[in-house]
Amino acid sequence: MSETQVHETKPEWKERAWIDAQTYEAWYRESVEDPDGFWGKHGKRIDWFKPYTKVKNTSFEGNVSIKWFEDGELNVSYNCLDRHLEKRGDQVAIIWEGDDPNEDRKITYRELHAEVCKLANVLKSRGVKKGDRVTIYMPMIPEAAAAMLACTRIGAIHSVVFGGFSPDSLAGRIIDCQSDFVITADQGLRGGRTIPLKENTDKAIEIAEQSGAKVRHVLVVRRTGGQVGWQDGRDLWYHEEMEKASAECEPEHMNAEDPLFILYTSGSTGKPKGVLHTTGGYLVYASMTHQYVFDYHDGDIYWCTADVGWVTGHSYIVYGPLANGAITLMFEGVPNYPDSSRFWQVVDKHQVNIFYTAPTAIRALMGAGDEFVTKTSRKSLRLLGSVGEPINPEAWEWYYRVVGEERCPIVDTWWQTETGGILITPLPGAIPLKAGSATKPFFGVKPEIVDNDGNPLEGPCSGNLCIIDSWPGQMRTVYGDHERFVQTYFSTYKGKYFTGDGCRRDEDGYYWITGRVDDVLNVSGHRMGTAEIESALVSHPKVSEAAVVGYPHEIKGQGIYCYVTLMAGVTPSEELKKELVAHVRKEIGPIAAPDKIQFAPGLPKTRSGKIMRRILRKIAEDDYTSLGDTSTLADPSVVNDLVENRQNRH
Ligand code: 6R9
Repeated sequence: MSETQVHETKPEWKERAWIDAQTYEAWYRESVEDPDGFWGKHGKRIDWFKPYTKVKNTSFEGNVSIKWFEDGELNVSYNCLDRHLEKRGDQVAIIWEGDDPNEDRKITYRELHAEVCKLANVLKSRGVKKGDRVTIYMPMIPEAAAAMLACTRIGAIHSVVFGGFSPDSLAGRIIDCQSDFVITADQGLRGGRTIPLKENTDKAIEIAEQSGAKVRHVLVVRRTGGQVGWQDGRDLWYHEEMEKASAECEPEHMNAEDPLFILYTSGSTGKPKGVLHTTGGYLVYASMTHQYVFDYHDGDIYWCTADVGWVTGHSYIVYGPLANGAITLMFEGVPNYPDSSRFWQVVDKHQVNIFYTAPTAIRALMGAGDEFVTKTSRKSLRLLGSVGEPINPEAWEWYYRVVGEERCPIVDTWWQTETGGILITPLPGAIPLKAGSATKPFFGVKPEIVDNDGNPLEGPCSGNLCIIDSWPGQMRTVYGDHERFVQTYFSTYKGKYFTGDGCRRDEDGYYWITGRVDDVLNVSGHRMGTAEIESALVSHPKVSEAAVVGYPHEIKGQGIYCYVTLMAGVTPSEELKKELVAHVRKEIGPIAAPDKIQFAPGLPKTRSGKIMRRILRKIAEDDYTSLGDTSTLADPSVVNDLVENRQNRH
């Protein structure tokens, strides 16, 4: 017996779905028993210039080596554009909805193809070659997708940096992958406010060049027409360059294992890691999951609300949908601008059938009140999706009842930047739903829950989530640091990919992700390392030490709680707290702004100097009853001080 209500698969979901329960069972079995046979067949869903003869060649042992379809050759932009031209050249590829509700655009496959070819020629004419790293720092406009695809056309490796990141964060990423070409816009526009992307880029380049980096060109899309600084010779206007470019560009023949993109993501220690994805396996996996998880059929209008700066935007706004010839909606704005009806107004305006968003948005909209939803029609909606963090059953039920009117299945999709695509998820015609559970593994995915010593657990259990065999969309390495890749993902539990997530499996074999078990925060679905925020804090001249933990936050899922020890002689004040918040925003970006700061004369440390975050987490949660064993602390009295300070604040 399970404690939650099961939402059985409705006949109408089953009827139109690609995959029913029997097919799921049969395909899943084949996929794990005979991965070569299974993926050998499904790899053909995309077009290959040179067919592969080998399928899977992977090992999680020793130096860890992951290769899929290794002798095949293909091009991603060819698969996302050229191969659709005959059948659907005049079909819309991207529906763009601006921040301003009166602004939108529709771009057909033929138009997008021409744009991408021209841009690819611009990049070539400015010296970008196969294997070069191109940084994309863009707002949510179609040119961002075109920029990604143009890189893939000529075999350049893109590194998309979220437009909300600060100049410092952008600089770090430019330096790490030695990128000498940046594509950006004059300004971004979100929720009625402008974001100074070009200005940030200028600052970032200045910082990067102090570390010896050299950026040759900055290609700038004119989005708002706002004033920008200009460096002749280096800076180029997108529209001017495009005018001169030819719309014919042969796609580069890429090996399946040639790098496709780098995407930086936070881990528990050190600087963000450059997650590297390669060409063939990634595209097979992104397109296949997009089709079956969202049950995408020809002509469906599909909207994923993520930003292209995150992996969800890569796999499920751009690559998965376009490889499938889908109509993908790209939204520049935010859920509550001009008001909290915006998502549903966009759904009605463009007759969206499939809608994919994050729990943090669902919770915020739930808090705004049902009338913002119920005053819209939403009749076009057929399927709802969730991604980015655990969705609490209350928000799930609200999404199901109020938004979807019990007509739409919800796919709660668990995956990571590292996994390239969805790993654990319901398939809408095959798997009965439980509110809050990501349910079952996708084809080819072998989850295992292990205890803290790495022993596999059987049946209903709770522990650490590992994946014990490779799937085609898996990251191949950390860019420039394979050792760190092996260390981060395959050393905690030898020979297994460790996800960093805690997980429970119930009596029906359903998986329930319980959140990160490492020092990674998930704030509004954005991943951040506590170490990154701590290092931003200690870079302030008045701070001597800092420890950052997450605490439960109603809307954001997790909030950022900072314990800060000040330099001797510095007086704590509310003003200083504000200054520190502003400092972290500047160093990392607004998404990392601390929610709470507590000044702490001392931090709880073990005798070896390790901060005991377990204790700090409890105090941040206002839970003082189970602080556990504090006897191993160098100075146990620190804990009493912290608790007293915390309580005095209320
Ligand atoms: C795709 C993406 C990955 C982390 C992951 C986990 C959390 C994502 C989830 C989920 C519970 C879901 N996460 N989806 N937790 N249920 N459906 O978000 O990638 O930014 O790398 O974050 O997000 O903790 O480990 P990324």
